[in-house]
Amino acid sequence: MPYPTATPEKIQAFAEHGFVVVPDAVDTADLDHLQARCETIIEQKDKLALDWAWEAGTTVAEREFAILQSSPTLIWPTEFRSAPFRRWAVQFASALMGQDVEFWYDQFLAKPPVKGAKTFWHQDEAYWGRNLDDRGITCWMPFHDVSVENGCMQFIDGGHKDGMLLHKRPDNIQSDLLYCEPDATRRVAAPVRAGTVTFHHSKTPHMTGPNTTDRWRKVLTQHLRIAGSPGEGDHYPWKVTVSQESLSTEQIAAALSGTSEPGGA
Ligand SMILES: O=C(O)CCC(=O)C(=O)O
Repeated sequence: MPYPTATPEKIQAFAEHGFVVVPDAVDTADLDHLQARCETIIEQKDKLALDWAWEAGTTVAEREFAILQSSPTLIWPTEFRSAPFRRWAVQFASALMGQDVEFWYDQFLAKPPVKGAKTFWHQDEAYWGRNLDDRGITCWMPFHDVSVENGCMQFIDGGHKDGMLLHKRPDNIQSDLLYCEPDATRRVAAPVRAGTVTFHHSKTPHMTGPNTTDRWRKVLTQHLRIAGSPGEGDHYPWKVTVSQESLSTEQIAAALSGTSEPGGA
């Protein structure tokens, strides 16, 4: 049955390991509209997405979208607010964190066939700053079966208890992408089928490998925070903000004219 309740075992596993896998969590039929919107993002990626692995030395026009990064809820703000997968993720994450959490923002993260780049080891708090210290949790929801070969989640077991790790910027990347170097002997890969999701704590180091297959790897991350938390801020020294001249409100509105819902972005 989809949309399960968090059992005491799951809550305990999250506290101990910093992540959990929830099999058959989501009714995949509930993802149809989201997936259609995400296809639009891929088709109009120059206007509606960033390249999270934008290679150094290339112009905005030359981006490969080696990790396509966008936000369906930013573009279509009213469409997914009460989607079953959203309401369930908030409830389940609240149980895991032992406190009420609220939806913060989502990201469509897609890796193109063969060229899809690795998402380096990182902790989400490295991007968010100390404002979110132990206050964040992410629900990672693939649109199809995922394996190590196409970029399933990999976690550092218990890594949320190790404090913040030093993060750096990769030399060959000019986006805001960061990496850290956790103890990879504690790596746990989570290949899962469509409908299954993972949750991880905002201090859990995690990564996904390159997409070596001949099909896009597509997922939605839902970032949630303890209700009432501030937004990102009190940043670590490695944090940078990089403009790719896309995803401005004006460009989104122009790109969507004729396709956005009334009152949408
Ligand atoms: O899917 C990916 O490539 C990375 C996702 C991620 O880092 C996250 O959901 O926090």
